[in-house]
Amino acid sequence: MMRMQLLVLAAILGLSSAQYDPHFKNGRTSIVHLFEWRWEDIALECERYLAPNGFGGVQISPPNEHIVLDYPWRPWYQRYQPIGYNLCSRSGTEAELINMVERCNNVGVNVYADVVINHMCGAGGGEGRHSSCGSYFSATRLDFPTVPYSNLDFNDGKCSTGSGNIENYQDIYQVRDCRLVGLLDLALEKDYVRGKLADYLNKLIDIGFAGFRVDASKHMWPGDLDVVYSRLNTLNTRWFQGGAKPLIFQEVIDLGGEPITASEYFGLGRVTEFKYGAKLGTVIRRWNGEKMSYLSNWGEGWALVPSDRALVFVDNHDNQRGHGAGGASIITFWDSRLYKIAIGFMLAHPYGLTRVMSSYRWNRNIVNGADQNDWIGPPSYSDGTTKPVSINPDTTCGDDWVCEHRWRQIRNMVIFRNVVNGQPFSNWWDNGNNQVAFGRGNRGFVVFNNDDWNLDVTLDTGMPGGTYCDVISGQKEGNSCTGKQITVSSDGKVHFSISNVEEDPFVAIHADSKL
Ligand code: AAO
Repeated sequence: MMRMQLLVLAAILGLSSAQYDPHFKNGRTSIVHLFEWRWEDIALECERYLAPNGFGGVQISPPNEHIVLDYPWRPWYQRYQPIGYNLCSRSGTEAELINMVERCNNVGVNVYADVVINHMCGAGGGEGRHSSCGSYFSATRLDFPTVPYSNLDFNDGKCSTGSGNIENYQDIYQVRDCRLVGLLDLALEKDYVRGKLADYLNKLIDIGFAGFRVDASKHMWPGDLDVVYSRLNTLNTRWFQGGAKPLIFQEVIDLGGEPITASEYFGLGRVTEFKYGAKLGTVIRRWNGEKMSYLSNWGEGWALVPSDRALVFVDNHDNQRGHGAGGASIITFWDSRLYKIAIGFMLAHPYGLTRVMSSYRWNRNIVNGADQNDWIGPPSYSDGTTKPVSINPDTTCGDDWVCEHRWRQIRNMVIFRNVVNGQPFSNWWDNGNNQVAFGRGNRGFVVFNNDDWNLDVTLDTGMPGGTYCDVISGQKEGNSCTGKQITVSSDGKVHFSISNVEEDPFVAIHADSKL
């Protein structure tokens, strides 16, 4: 009886499922990863762009102090080598971080931190060096006085490989107890280490963060993570409801073929679904005989994790440059036409919690399929400090910031997803090849032509009759369309024609794009 009452109470307070809940404001539905942006630029972006365009939240690069690498020169990945949990990083100072979180929260845009808690810097990180905050450390002696961690706080004794590194992903003990690419592996079984990690995350929660991407979760035992998460505070009530728990999405790469599966982490929070971008990329590229018509049962039907456990994306900061996993099928901004189709499909489809990538351009140098310049950091001055994100008169970004989230087609599909939020997947149509269409109840409809011939068909959209603006070729402005105009007849039918040579071979309409 007592247990029953507790369950009812938990349900009323919404406690039971809160680790999965992004706590979005105002019916918003998507996260954007502003990879390597400065805190000051993110604050500005929340106010001038993300809030007005309905973005629910932003994922930031790791906010903690990190190693500073001279060779290669200031690679982006130096931020995945923590030295401690002070909050000064390549993106800015602690004061700038706090200011950013406050300003984003004030306009209803949530902030999620990328937290690196599996390890510290690489074993080769040397002796007598200083972090991005100027803290002294010794990788050689496993001494990180700013936390402090000593040689007692690492897993080395538990790892049985000769190199001390993970050598075989088929061995779950190696994956959890050995060093991931030589990174000093923290002993999360120790109460002391768990306490330090919980303190770090709680510091971020109290500042006003809404949740975490937990880096390298596959390399930590679920039981250890459970203890750390159970010690977390509820979100700051200045911006969030009392009792709200942080969103947790765990980086677990599960493409199949390894003994560690994403499902081991479902009880703790969401997981990053890497099959999503790998498979969708294969379909949109039309590799291996895949066709968009096969997407009629996209989601769990494709052996993806349950929708309410998934954080989904077309590409991420690793696999857009050949790190991590996903392989050659991953579509990125470098293939902009296919990328817009893939992101358009992702944002129209109800499956998963969606994350849009926002990148910077770098000088690629691909030799035998591998990019020799996969390490290059964000647009920077010669001293290694990151350049501000400049905004062009046409609202795109300059200085090699790609700002995919500002591409009209992508931004408008982020809005589409908000407008159709909660509506069922409906009115699917396909031509047996790569022309497909579907609706979201009576609130939105989208049509793709990824074949090598024109699309010319009359479809049932389920939408109320009227004239709508296509939000891909343009959008509604005042009482007219800047792009294509779509007429829905009183019975919900539309005649669509989309040429296969159009730059954007798809059309989307929604309730708010009606004239
Ligand atoms: C850098 C240097 C290293 C140096 C190290 C220490 O590059 O040479 O040894 O410093 O000094 C990032 C960079 C790393 C960088 C690191 C630290 O990517 O290059 O190392 O910062 O600065 C695994 C992990 C996954 C991880 C991914 C990169 O499971 O957690 O590797 N991602 C996160 C971050 C990432 C970051 C770290 C973790 C570390 O997003 O940015 O690293 O904080 C298999 C496994 C995967 C495994 C991949 C890659 O994947 O399943 O779990 O990911 O291998 O090792 C098929 C399979 C697929 C397989 C794939 C590749 O697709 O289906 O399962 O092949 O084999």
